[in-house]
Amino acid sequence: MAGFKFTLVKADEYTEKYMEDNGDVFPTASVDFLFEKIKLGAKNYQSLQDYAVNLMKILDKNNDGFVDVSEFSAGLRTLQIFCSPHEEHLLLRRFDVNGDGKISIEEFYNALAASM
Ligand SMILES: [Ca+2]
Ligand SMILES: [Ca+2]
Repeated sequence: MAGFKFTLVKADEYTEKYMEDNGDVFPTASVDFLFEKIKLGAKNYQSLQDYAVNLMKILDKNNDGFVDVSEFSAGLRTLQIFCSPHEEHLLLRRFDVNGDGKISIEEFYNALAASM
């Protein structure tokens, strides 16, 4: 069982490395992949709303109700999601529906809910 788990982790790392190395070739695919990783975290919560609230708690360091670019970038690493600045930017834009460069809790929730 332990061996099986190890294999999966290795494969995942390989996929991430591949996506990273080929980010310019497959930007959309790699952002989809990162988005899926964020979505996976919702499994540990009772509802998507709970998850969105928790994401904000983790990411919104200065408690202004928005996650800006630097908070997002630092927060992804906290969530063990590693990506290039280019991918971070694409990922942020995916959540940032109104284009103000920051993510609100509604934007988090709506983006996650829309993809379910
Ligand atoms: Ca903030
Ligand atoms: Ca926004």
